[in-house]
Amino acid sequence: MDLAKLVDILKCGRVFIQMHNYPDPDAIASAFGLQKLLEKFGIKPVICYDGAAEKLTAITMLSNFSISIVHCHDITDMTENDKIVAIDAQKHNSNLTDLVGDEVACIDHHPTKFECEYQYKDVRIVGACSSIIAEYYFANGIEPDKNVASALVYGIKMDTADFSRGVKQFDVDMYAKLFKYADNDLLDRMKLNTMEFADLKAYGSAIENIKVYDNVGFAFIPFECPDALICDDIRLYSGAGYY
Ligand SMILES: [Mn+2]
Repeated sequence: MDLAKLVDILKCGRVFIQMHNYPDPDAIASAFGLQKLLEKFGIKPVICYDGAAEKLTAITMLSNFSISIVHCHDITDMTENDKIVAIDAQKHNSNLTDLVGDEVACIDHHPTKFECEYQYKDVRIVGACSSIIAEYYFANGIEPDKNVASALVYGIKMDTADFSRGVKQFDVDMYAKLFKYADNDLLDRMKLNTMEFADLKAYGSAIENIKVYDNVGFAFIPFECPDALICDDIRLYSGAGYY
């Protein structure tokens, strides 16, 4: 982690922070936290994505924390000189559309599948990318505002399934530091409201016909459902295709 180097790379020209397609709360929180951090150094990044931010958890974040994201189809003037920071995702992965701009930086918490050159790379196997972004604040003596801290806490909690999945001491340490800055009452309320009726119908349908072979389960959803429903630990065959 070298914030000064990252700022130096991004300080000239237009900057986009690209989340993975069908961004989830951790991707949105990480992008937002990085955007607000870079703004302190005079950089004004645009957060972009492909696919759709369609899950209720993602949509409520945008309004609750005043986050603006732009679909890549609405960015018609991106050029090869524009700089892209890939966040919560890595170049050449199938969940990251290759846009016209130059992927100069990558901040992620997933294993690297395809090695590629970035001017700046910070990939650490921890529970949430939001934890990595939180450290950019605290290690540099910068206090996150309430929206940023709340979003990062939400990202950590959602990506680690409330500290029960892939969580590392680092995630817990960052959560502890974020706590006093976050709107914890709002986060409690958001916790009660993470699923839509359509999600429940899809899960219900999948559970009805799941077939388990050793430790792998296959399920079929006979109707269209949001792609974002297919998360890290659930691979479903839906009407929309294989995942
Ligand atoms: Mn993540």
